[in-house]
Amino acid sequence: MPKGPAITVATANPHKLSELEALFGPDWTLLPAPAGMEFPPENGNSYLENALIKARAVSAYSKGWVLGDDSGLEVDALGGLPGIISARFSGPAATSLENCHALLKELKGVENRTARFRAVLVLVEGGSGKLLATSEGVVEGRLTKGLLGEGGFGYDPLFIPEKYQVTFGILPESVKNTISHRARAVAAMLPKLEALLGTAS
Ligand code: ITT
Repeated sequence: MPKGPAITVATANPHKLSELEALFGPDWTLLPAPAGMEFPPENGNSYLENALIKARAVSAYSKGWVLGDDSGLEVDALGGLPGIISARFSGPAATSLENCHALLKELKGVENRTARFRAVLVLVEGGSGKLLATSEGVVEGRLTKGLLGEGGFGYDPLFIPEKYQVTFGILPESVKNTISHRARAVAAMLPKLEALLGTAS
């Protein structure tokens, strides 16, 4: 018997959806956003604002709960960029590969390669869009000087998490899902969902 209402995930990124399904596990029912749905522009000033824009857009079509994820890579040598523009770093319709190459170009000759991934999750009520809970997770690491590995998505082939020697592009998904920014944000969100169920009954 699944816990709580179904949770629609307000993302157009299938990699995020499959990571979130693995992280929430079999106790929860996660649903994709309506097929073919057009998301509004992510023109907020923070991960939180952008996660809310996505979640509220989907809440108009959903019952139950809706989860928004906004995330990004923060590079110290670039003052925290690309941050909230990570998906669009090399242009509005950029592919992951184009973004990785643009970042490597930007960091050519730069010795300080420290960076972190950050994920912010929001949970809103389907229909009303009322904000119910938020959480955040971070993983520290460093950037390589070339793409390494084919796994994951986005900047994974460039990012070596701290305490490891290879990128998220090489590490098995099961390892990424133990230590990633998204794994930490979900771990912080789950007790809030349990608490909401407690107050709802
Ligand atoms: P949605 O907005 O539809 O959810 P998106 O991929 O555009 O999908 P974001 O706007 O949150 O998502 O942008 C996050 C970008 O940050 C993403 O496209 C990647 O480039 C990067 N990113 C976030 N999490 C990542 C991860 O776990 N591994 C690699 N790159 C990641």
